[in-house]
Amino acid sequence: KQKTSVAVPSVNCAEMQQAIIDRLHKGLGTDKNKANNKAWWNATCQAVNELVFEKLTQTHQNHAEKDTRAVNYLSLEFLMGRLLSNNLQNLEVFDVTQQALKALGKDLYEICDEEPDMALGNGGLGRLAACFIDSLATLGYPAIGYGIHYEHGLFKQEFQDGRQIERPDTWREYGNPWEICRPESIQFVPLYGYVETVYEQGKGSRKVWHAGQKLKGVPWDIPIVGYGAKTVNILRLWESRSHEAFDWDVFNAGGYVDAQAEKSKAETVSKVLYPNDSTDAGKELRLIQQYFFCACSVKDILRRFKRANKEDWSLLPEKVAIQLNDTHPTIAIPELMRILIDEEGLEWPEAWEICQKTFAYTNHTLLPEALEKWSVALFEKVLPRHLEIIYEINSQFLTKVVEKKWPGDDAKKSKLSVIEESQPRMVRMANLCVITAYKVNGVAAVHSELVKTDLFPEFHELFPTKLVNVTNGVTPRRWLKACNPGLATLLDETIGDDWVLNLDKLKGILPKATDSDFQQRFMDIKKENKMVMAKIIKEETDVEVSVDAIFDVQIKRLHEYKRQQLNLIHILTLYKRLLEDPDYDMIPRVFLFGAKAAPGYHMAKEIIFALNKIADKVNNDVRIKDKLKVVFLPNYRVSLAEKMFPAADVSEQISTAGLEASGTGNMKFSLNGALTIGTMDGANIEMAEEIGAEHMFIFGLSVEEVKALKAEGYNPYDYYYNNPELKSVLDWLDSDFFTPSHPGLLSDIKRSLLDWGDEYLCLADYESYVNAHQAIDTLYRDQSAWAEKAILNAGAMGKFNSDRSIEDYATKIWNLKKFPIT
Ligand code: 26Y
Repeated sequence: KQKTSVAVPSVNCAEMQQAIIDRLHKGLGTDKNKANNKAWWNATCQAVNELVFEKLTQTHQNHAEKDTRAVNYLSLEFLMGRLLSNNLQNLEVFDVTQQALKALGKDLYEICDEEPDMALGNGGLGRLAACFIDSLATLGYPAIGYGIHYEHGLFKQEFQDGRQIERPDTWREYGNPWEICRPESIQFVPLYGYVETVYEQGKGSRKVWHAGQKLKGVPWDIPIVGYGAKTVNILRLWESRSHEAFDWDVFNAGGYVDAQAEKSKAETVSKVLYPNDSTDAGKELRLIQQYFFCACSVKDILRRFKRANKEDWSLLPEKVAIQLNDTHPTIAIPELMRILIDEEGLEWPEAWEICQKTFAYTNHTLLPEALEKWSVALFEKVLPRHLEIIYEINSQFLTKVVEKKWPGDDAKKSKLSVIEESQPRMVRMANLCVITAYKVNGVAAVHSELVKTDLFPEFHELFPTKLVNVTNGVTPRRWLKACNPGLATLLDETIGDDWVLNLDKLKGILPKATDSDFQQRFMDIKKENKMVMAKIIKEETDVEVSVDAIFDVQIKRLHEYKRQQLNLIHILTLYKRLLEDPDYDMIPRVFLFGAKAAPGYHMAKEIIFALNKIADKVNNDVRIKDKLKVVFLPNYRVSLAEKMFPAADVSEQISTAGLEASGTGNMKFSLNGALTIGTMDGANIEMAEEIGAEHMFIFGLSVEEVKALKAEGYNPYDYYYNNPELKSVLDWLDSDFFTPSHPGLLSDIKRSLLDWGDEYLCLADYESYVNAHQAIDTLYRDQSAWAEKAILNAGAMGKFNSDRSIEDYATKIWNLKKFPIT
């Protein structure tokens, strides 16, 4: 076995035992006889912190001393999941800790399971931010993640009679051992009020914003341990509190109760993560959340800059890069303008130049309903000064840039304007981003092309070098080494253990794809992982599944464009075939789902309900002899995902072509040896380039074909009447078969696919999807051929590593240098 490890464990087993026992005693006031697993978990985290904090301070001192250029990653979401096992891995003390706990009569995996997920994000975009900060620290880049310290992360999902019920997530109810409060770095954030123009003799005028309210932002730092633990960066999350000085005025006026109400109003700002991940609701509280954390973060960045560079503002773009994770933190742009002009006294042109050199923006979606817009009236009320600044940016852009390029073209101006002249008038955040940012990136090659050609074609003409691509990636530490120890060990033994830091090394297993011993070991590991999953399925849903069945998995947010409903009608197709012919020859299949629906998204909730009702029927139908099982696992989250990816045989990546910006689950599946059934969409396309499309199950219309079909006029009824099998499964949804004595409960799904136009072209892709599934069945019958493809898939995933994504950002966008910690 080659050992190419990056650092020796900084503690031995005896020391780790002692540290944990110490923390039980001195940190938690208990002992090993009284402690429950939660206390053991807490003590272990504290023991780990003793290793982390030292390196955190060291990193911080190094960065501060050298005043290094750093990237500031602004995101409303960081979907971190659990940190204990990840930190143990990255510190390379996992094995030592496992031994230490074993000697104390405890199982590390059980202890890790005590940790509540840190679910401060909805899905792809939030998880990407988490992978990126892992990679930034691992690669030794100076970086800070900035976000919100939500009291409640993404809701917990329960099912009642098959319907989704949302419950609050209470991840921090009993404290969080990973975070450090930094009261010395609090910030104050103004809101509401009015703007006064003050005229000063000989100096012209300046603007003064008299805020009507002030919030206090309290930072909580989470150390981000890079693999090998040389660099420890931080994730800084802001919690909102009331500003005492403000409360005291009310209090002194005799309003004790009012003061308390004011306090709880201030605290609502960081109370809860908005659970929408595609439909912008335009809510006032959400705008305040965005401004609150951007204002805190920008002030924090400027405080650090000023300490090192006095007031030489022209140096700001050299020292600071600010990456906007989608448009959600766009308000940071007018905020930086406001501070530079109103507070630091810079002239407009200089401030604007600094802003344009500082911000870059990542676009994660083409869906029109996800593009953020705020009503001008709301802006005027909450952020009056920012609205003025936005107007000025817009007016200069329209007159100096657009007018020059397209003289007299009002249609162009109204399309590119930050202000949409609708009723009511709206502020378009994406336009503000594209106008300001020095780089705008999409998240997969096809997506970035569509950003240029379909979303922002005029901006692309105006700024031909601004729009670029950075294909997403995932961290191999969490999504292979930690979640699939069996496969990780096989890799260590086969190609050495440095694949963790250099995922291209995975290529080394490609020659083994046809080696029957290697195939056997690869498939044995898969089976082990399926057994773990089967146990979870039994515990969670009381459904028994066989590990000899194909585990066919779709896990992602529930959205019509992701087409869980297409998967559903395929399941009905198989079910119907089995009922019509009990001897219908198919390899047993277990269809696994995990997905949360936005609480206000009716159709998404209907699809969950339908899948649960179908599951009830299918799983209890003795006629089909266990050839089909359907399981919808409740409360899909990072920690559950870590068990599902390694156990999957088939990965469902079936979005309508052109609509999934990238996808990142697709990469995690393939990395763990699942085969993909997917459309030519998002990163699936680049995966097909790396793996070879012949080793995947590609089906359906391409982006171009989707466009052409829509242009000629798509009619789902054409497919319905031309395919009797499709017609019969859709008609089935109108019956009471799945909802006994309640016919029609599932009819909305049929209606959406027929009467409401099937916006996502499920029926157009149905036949090709069913055929691709047939090919899966055929291949699985030849276990050696299947294993070969699974190995070829995993071996080809080198590119889809978030370290590579970060290197791309560092060179193409941030101009960022690594900084070795001494
Ligand atoms: C405006 C608000 C409602 C909103 C909130 C969250 C809008 C969008 C989102 C989240 C979007 C998101 O998660 N997008 C996903 O980003 C991933 C990382 O780039 C992509 O892989 C994935 O295709 C894309 O859907």
